Amino acid sequence: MRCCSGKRGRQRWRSERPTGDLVTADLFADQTLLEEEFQPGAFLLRGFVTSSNSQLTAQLQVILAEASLRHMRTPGGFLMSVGMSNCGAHGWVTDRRGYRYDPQDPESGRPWPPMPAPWRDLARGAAARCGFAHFEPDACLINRYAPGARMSLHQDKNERDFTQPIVSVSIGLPAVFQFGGALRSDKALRVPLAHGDVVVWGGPARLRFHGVLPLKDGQHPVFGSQRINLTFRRVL
Ligand code: MD3
Ligand code: FE
Repeated sequence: MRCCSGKRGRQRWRSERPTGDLVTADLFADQTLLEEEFQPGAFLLRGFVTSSNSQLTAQLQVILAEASLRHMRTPGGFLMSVGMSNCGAHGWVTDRRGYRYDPQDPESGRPWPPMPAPWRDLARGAAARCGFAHFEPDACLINRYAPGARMSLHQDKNERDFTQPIVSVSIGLPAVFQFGGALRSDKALRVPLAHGDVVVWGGPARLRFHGVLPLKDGQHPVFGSQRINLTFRRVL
């Protein structure tokens, strides 16, 4: 993807789909891909997901049957409102001992389910599109928001190499994402994220505070009353 040179990231452009091997199925056939670098290093790819809803549902079902969604406890002792699971070599976990990545699901003692190849390819393709070549995610956090669930402002810094981007994929109900600054107290920009949107966060955006406002009630025609976010990271 071309970088919008300066000008506070307002330029937008439509583009062809990046490769011919992606299949437009029952999901986004009517949606034009719209790309925007809305802040330095933060790229929004609207409608970038091209797997069908049935493929996504089946892949999620396989993973969540093996490693079910759970509400983890923060080091401060609060239960998170977001239900979480993981796939890939490393899974993000939190409990009274702190935030960290674990190669095993603490609930089962088994490794996390493998990351589906189409998910890895999607994340890699989105990163490449935004100038991050050779992104090889080794972790995918699955966040499930029911109405009212939220994620307060935080930084993602349990990863080793901050030159690697993070790729996030939104599924189901829309949400309002908060994109803050280098300090928690910095004013946050509100970015609405809808089903099929992919965001790539790298470079100067990588360590910015971010969060998700409480999910508004609603019904997505396929995913029902929930939002699922897939967050792809390179941990080691
Ligand atoms: C911006 N999840 O799990 S992913 C998280 O929608 C998390 O579930 C959110 O933040 C969600 O840690 C948003 C988007 C995201 C991830 C990492 C970032 C945005 C980011 C790192 C820097 C800046
Ligand atoms: Fe985060």
